[in-house]
Amino acid sequence: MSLKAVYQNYFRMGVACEKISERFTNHEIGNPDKEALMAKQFNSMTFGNELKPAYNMGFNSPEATEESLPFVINPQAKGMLDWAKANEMPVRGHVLVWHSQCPKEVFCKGYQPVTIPTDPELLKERPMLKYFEKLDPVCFVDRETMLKRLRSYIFSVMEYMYSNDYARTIYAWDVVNEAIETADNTEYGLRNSYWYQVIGDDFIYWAFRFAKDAVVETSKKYAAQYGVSAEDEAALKTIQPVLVYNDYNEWMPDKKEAIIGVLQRSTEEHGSILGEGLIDCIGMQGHLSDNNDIDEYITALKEYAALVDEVHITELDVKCTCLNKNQEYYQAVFYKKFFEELLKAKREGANLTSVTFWGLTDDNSWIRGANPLLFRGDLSEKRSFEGVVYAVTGDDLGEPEKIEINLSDRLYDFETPSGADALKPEDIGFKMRGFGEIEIQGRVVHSGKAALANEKRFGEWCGISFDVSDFIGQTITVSAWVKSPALTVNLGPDGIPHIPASVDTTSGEWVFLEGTFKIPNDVHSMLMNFGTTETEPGKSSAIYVDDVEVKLVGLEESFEEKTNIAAIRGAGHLPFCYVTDKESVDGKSHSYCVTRQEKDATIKLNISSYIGMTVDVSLYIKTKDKKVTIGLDGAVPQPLATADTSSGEWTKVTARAELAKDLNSAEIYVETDGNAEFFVDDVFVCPVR
Ligand SMILES: [Ca+2]
Ligand SMILES: [Ca+2]
Repeated sequence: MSLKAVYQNYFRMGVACEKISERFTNHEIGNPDKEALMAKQFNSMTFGNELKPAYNMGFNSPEATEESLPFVINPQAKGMLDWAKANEMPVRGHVLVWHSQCPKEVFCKGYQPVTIPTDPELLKERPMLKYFEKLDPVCFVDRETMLKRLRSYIFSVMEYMYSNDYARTIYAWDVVNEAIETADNTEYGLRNSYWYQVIGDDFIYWAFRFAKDAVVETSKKYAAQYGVSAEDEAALKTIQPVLVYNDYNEWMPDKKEAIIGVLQRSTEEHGSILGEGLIDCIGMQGHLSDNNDIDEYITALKEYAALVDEVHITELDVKCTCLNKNQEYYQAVFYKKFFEELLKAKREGANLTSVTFWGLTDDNSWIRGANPLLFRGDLSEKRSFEGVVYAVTGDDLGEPEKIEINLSDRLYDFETPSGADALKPEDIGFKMRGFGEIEIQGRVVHSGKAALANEKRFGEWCGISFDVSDFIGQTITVSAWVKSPALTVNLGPDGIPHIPASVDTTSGEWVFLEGTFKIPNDVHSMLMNFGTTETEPGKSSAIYVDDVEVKLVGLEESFEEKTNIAAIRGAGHLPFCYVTDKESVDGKSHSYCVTRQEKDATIKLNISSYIGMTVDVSLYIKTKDKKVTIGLDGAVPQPLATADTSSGEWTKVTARAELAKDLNSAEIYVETDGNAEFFVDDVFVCPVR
């Protein structure tokens, strides 16, 4: 099965790759097996690094002058272009203008950078900071000189490509990459990059102006070499790359608005990028997670498609958020759904012409641990590959594997049981978040002989993670003893908006940290993270953790999330059930509404995670009927409690249920004595201890 064959009627399927070098032997070009896989599966390639400014801006070449910055192709890029040409593999050129991986020198008078020095004490602690030193604006060239350098670089790129017979190989150029960053608080939402600081807020316009001029001029100049008439606009198009603005988080409403604003913006000096026809395509990078909102992504894609001739997805990868054995399954489900939606958008008129995966194999991805791609390191196909193919063929990915969950309380004291091998963090579900080191050690302990240490962290967000996936959909209390020279140690669930639990650690002693968290029910897995708030920027203190406890509080269902525990129950005319914002008991916004024609048409609430336990159940109901009964559903339903609802106000019903160990599922049903509409909210289930 080949992706490019399956998708041949829709869009190009592309892959990012790099050339093998002495340092990086795991790359693609130069490895015959990987080259063969690429040639079989894809009909577009992007060079992961080799065409970036860092490797090709010839500021130190003999041809460079104060006003002229030549393109000096690096041998790796040249090798890849030759491979692409020989294998008839179309290339997306990446990238002409980017704030990152761009030599600092090119912004400086005489190409001589002057940086603002880092505090020498801090540098001793973290020598890497030397590489992040900012330029001192005293060394910047003026706007006019920088514009001349930019123009000469872009013209030099095109001159090289056309004169060396690559014009039919490169079909697109990312002209400007990642120029929008609303968090930088500049006017128009532009990233506060050196490009912005030196040229000003219209550097994107000028990059596109120069790129368009360079493509038009150079394609005419070399038209004959490609057997094309310089007078024939349509024929010229076949040797002209499409010009692209490329960015990430491009589907998020704030960023989308800023991108569109910049493309539409004209000044006294010139028209807009869109108005002057300087841009052909918007590149949506597509660095996603398998729980992202696909609808929001497609909405953005359609909006971009309405502005320009084409849309590309340029850097697609999908991080796994699931930690258990269903990891590949849920990723495949996302990929399938995502491509189904892309195909639907295409049928509805959005001119998506190219989709590129940001890497070939998981082991060489820029986000290695998240396994975001379609192939494993041994080049075998993952379920995600099936997902992408099945989006076209309509095949089914089947069901996830059943996962046993354990809701019992747990204590991690980090002690190695006597006679056992030394305990490692990963043995008990603990791991590093971000960069740093974690180990179980005996130097700094709260109890017993061992505790967890997290040292050499790389930032406040780096820290300790541990798995609480058993508690998806549940509310839990998590506590720990912590010690750190930081201002505070913080604790909270991963990736969801929340206020973390926090404790002041400035005493330097062991202190107790505790928080209660609702783990959402629409995730595949969940980590809890420890991090810090530091006394000054750039510091990353060690964290010591001992006696971590996780206790189940119960299941809270307030119908505020995307999925919930309610399902339809009954025979005959089924009820019409939906989450509504008409009513809510808890001052939030939603409850669950049931409208029906018959008394028997009603709902049940899934509490199967409590099988084998005795639980107290409570819920609120609002109805014009007189009485409500809740009970345990089954072949023979067991009523548990009845309450009077005649007030027409929210009424609380409570009951105790024993859920036998051998049940396959456990559901609480809700009935009333009539067939009036009713609302349910704030269901709470907790085990009887
Ligand atoms: Ca201990
Ligand atoms: Ca609610």
